[in-house]
Parts: sequence; structure tokens; C-alpha cells
Amino acid sequence: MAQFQEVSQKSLLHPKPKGLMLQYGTAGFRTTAKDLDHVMFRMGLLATLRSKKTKSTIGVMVTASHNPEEDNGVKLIDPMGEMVTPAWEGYATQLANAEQEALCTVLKDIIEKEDINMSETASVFIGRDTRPSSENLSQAVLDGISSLGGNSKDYGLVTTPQLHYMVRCRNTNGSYGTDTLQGYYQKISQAFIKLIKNAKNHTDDQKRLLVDGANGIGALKLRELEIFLESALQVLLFNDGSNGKLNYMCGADYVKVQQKSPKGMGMEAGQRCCSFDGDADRIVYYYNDSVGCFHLLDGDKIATLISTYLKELLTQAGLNLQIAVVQTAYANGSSTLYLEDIMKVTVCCTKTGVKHLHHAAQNFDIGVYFEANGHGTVLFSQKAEEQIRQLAKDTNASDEKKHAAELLENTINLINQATGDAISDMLVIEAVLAVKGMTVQEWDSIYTDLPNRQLKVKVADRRVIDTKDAERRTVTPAGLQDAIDSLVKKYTKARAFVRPSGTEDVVRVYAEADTQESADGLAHEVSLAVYCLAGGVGEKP
Ligand code: NG1
Ligand code: ZN
Repeated sequence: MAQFQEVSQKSLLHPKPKGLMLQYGTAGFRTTAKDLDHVMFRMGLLATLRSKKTKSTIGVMVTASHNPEEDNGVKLIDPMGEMVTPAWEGYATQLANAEQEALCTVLKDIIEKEDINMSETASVFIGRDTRPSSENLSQAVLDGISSLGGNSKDYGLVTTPQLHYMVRCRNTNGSYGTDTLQGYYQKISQAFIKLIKNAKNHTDDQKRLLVDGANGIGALKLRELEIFLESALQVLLFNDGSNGKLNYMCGADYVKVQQKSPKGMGMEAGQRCCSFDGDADRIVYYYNDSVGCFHLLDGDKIATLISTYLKELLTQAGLNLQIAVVQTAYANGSSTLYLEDIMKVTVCCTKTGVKHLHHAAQNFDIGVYFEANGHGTVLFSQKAEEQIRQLAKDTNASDEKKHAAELLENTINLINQATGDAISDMLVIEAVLAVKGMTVQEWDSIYTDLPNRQLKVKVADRRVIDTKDAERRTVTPAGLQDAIDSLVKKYTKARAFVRPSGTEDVVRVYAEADTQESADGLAHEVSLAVYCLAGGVGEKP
């Protein structure tokens, strides 16, 4: 194994804590930053192999998204900007858990299994978030890449979706865009400015948006984008990282889970606000009404707004393209009812985790996918894109049809189809509201959310919970589903499910019902059932 000599040597500089076992989960590896140096080095190795295998550029993003600042994480990005394919998640886990002596054997096994030609060149793009640990960790990734002779391009501080975008641009030879930050800002800002020209009565008041940057990378990048926006949007940025701590009492996850506004946001009644998460791939909107009551517009409301807008434009354009919305079990029951019964849109439900939603959305001409927590985007099939772009330049088409096609075309250009992107999603939402002449209150009133509650339960081993039916029902432990079923029956319009988290060592509990009190009561009772039947540890819920 002479070819791995450098790998062996360099690996000694990134030692694996003996016995430490980690798993490539819903969003890659994620744990306390001090345990990740060896994982980063090895993900540099794996990305290099993946690049040789696919003969394409691969991405490696160093981030732990909405986790506390002390954590970190890493994920691999496949050639079209999507999450790495499942078989390679398995290799990632094997590689991360190999003890030093076994590392080269594991590498060799992967190379043999995948029949990788090691004389191929390799190209890896890397990026990182603003965590204090991210810089050193990304250096470890670069070490891994170079020890296998791969080429790398370090984008430094970027949002997760920006790195996904760069990878996609590179592997589509520029047809998707230019693989630079400037290219990204130019593409989306130009599309936004063109869309906003169609706004009805667009006053300065309506252009104003309060943004909570979660004290993270999204804040930095939004500042950079602002220059390109030519005052088409007036951003008031809070939690920009200048003094607060990353994700601490702010950010999209905090707002969604706590159902309250973030710290440090100077909100006035009725003002339209949004929060990014720590790596700017999620966004939620909200406002306080005149009596100080907080209203959240989450991923479900975003999916509803965007799919309604796209459907209306398709009708105006006379294009017969199938549009679908992909959700997870966390989608509010009211959103699903509204989409299916009123909007007559196809809705499908997948397991939690963007890769599942992304995959399902690819089955439609236009697939809108959002997790309730605000992570999502829209995918346009090649057929849909071609028909829309064709109609937009068709001189024989009626003005109405052509206009609708132009709006659709600019919307396609504005959307980051590689992955959910808080900045791009924010501009899409702002454009849709402006074009439809809609206030945030009007958007909110499209349907009323069922009150809901999310809780976490600590158990000895969360793998004892196995689920089916897109995580809406449990298979094991015995008796748990029956217990949940009988608890749900006690409440009106109720629904509840539990699943093991893929990013934290907990079991997540979700409940919704006709009142907040009932949703809270049901979530609590289900938590108790999990505690008793699935080996709860620590304090009883
Ligand atoms: P887990 O920890 O598996 O529930 C969370 C989110 C996911 C997804 C991932 C990755 C919830 C309930 N779960 O996963 O939707 O975004 O993190 O960030 O919001
Ligand atoms: Zn994130």
C-alpha cells in the first residue's frame, strides 16, 4: 500500500480518539467540535475518492447548522449539488470509525468495491461556517484531500447552499451559473430585480424586511448580497454576529421550536420578519400582531405560498405541468388539508431529511419541497424548464401567456435548485408577496395552523424506536404505537408521532390538536409513553 504512505503519515496528525464511534446521519457527521478533527481529514479522503469515481467536483461543507456553537459537523455534496448518495454515507461511517491501523484497509476496500481508477484527477470544493472551530477543521479536510493527491478549492466562509451552488455550477460547465460568489449574487439579484418590477404599489414600507442572521454566516453573506440588490429590498439585519453567540436564542430553529421571536430583534407590530439558521439553509417568517401575539409562517406556509403562486402562473401561461408539494410528518395538518382539498395540488410525505424530500420532488415536473422547519426549495424538471423558457421567448404567444412565462423564468433563475437556501428562498418569498401585492398577514390567513408542540425525550438507546409510513407510525418498541393511538383518541383533530432524531441523541415527539393546551397535553403524554416503553433515562417528562 505504498500509495497510501502519505495518508498514513498525515493521518497521525489527525488522530482518532480511541473507541469513538460516529455515524453519518441526516445531515452528515455532527458532534462536539473537539471530536471531529480525524473525521474531517477522512472526509477529505472520501471526497477525493468520490470525485475520482464520479469524474466530477465534490463539495465538503464544514458546519453544524443550528447546533450550539461548540458543535461542528461535515457533509459531502454530490455532483449536482445534492446530498451524497446513501451507499457513500456508509463508507463515510466506516472511514470515520476505522482505527489508525485499519484506515488504509478501509480505503482500499472502498476503492475496490467502487472500482475507482486512482489515476483519475480529483477536484473538491470546500466551505465553512463561522464557528470558531471551523477554520482548523476545514484545514484537516484540505490535508485529507492533498494526501490523496486531490485538487481543492477553498471558498472559505460561505453558506451551505452557496457551496452546493458552486458544485452544481462547476459540474454543469457553467450552464447553471458561474461558480463564484459574485456569480451567485449576480444571478439571484438580477432575477429578483426583474421580478420585483412587476410589484403592485411597492412602497418603501413594503420593501422593508427584518432579518435575524442567527449570528452566523447568513448575516455576513446577506450583507454582501445587499450591494447587488439596488435597494429593491430594504433589509434591517439583526443578530449579525457582531456580538451575540451563534444560534443562541435566535435563528430559524429557535423561532420554530420555541414559537417565539428571537432575542435582539426590534420588531414593531405587523412588521415582516424572518430568521435564518446557522448555515443559512433554513428560513422561517413571522410577525407580531397589534395585540403582541406572535405569528409564525414556517416551511409549510412557505410551500403553500410558493406553490399557489407557481400554479397560478402555470394556468396563466397555459402550461400543462404537474406541480406537487413534498412534506414530512412534521407538516402541519392544516397545510396538508389546504393543499390537497382547496389547492388541488398533489402532496406527498417522506421521511425527515432533505435528501428524502429532494428525491421525491424530482418525480414531478415542478416539485416544491419544504420541511416544516423552513428547509426547502423548488425543483424544475428539464421538461418544465424548457417549456417555460421556450414560451418566454415565443413571439407568437399572447402577452398574458408570455408575461406569465417570463415571471416563471425569473423565478427559476432566483431559486437555488441544488438545495434549500435561506437567502434565495427569502428573495423568492419577497418577490411573490410583492408581485401578488400581499401582506404578511394576508399570507398568514391562507389557512390557520393547528396548534402543535415538539418535545424531546432522552432514552438509553434511541435505535430501539423503529418507524414506518414515512415515520408517522412506530413498529418498535412493542406497545408504543398502541399507546400513542389511544392517547390521540382522547383529543380533537389530534395527531402525534415519535421518531429517533438523526442529529441529536434524543427521541423527538410531535403532537398537534385543536387547542394549544391539548397539543401540549398530548405531547406530554406521548413523551411519558416513550419514556416508559422505550427506555427513558434521567428525569421523567
Ligand atoms: P432530526 O434531528 O433528525 O430531527 C433535524 C430536523 C430535520 C433536518 C435535520 C438536518 C426537525 C424536526 N428535524 O433532524 O428536519 O433539518 O435536522 O438539519 O426539524
Ligand atoms: Zn442548516
